[in-house]
Amino acid sequence: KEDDFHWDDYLKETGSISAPLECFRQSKIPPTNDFKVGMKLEAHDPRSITSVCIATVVGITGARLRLRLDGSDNRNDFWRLVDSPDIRPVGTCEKKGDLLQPPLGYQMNVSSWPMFLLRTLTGSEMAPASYFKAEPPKPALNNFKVGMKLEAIDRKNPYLICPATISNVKGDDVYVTFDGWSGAFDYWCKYDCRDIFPVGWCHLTGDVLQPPGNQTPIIKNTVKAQTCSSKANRRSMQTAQKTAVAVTAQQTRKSGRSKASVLTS
Ligand code: MLY
Repeated sequence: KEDDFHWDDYLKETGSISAPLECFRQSKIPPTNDFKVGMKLEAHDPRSITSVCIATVVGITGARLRLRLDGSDNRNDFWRLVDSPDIRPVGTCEKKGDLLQPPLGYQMNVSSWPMFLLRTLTGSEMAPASYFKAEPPKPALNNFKVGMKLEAIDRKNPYLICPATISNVKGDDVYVTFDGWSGAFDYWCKYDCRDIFPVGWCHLTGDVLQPPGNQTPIIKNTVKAQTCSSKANRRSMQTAQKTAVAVTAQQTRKSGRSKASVLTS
């Protein structure tokens, strides 16, 4: 398709550089997503972070899971990376001597919770411990610079990952703005936030990268500096991509199926 979005062209067109991999708290090669729809796990309730609940995988998208808390409604789905510390295998809570909690907005009477829990877990498929990946280490410093491009989760539409720009840097915080959109979706976050990814991330995970919006014109960056770091960055991205392609091919051969990249429900 003619209007397909390609980072290479877009970086040239905008005269910009992508933020180097080292800036992000993400693994250099995205973690493999082995989860299947229907599997259960333990997750922190996003609306009540001290609670650990049972969640069901209701969709797979790139290196992320679409999750729904058992006993909650279908309007509060949330997305987590397979290497998020917010998720873990069923049984982790019990091992620690903690109790699984009903989600905020549990639809039935609380007194029914123990029985509900028993029923929801009985005969269900639990995600194996090996599917949960370790969270990558936090980069020591905030290395983001204004103007660098990246891929970022639209927090108002968290299933979307979009082309974005670092538009401000203050201490450990960065301001993420969405290319082609007029500001309503922009946000401040920590440099080690898990919602931001290097250029090429979606391509590697098989996720869908949204094209830039068309509310604002493409901004041409006229600053000539940093062309060599741009080259170095492109090279490291290509290396990572080659490695990931090799890894994926290997896994496909082993398991006889291609990597999960389908968006369900
Ligand atoms: N249709 C919605 C979605 C906007 C998404 C913007 N993101 C990609 C930055 C709206 O226009 O509000």
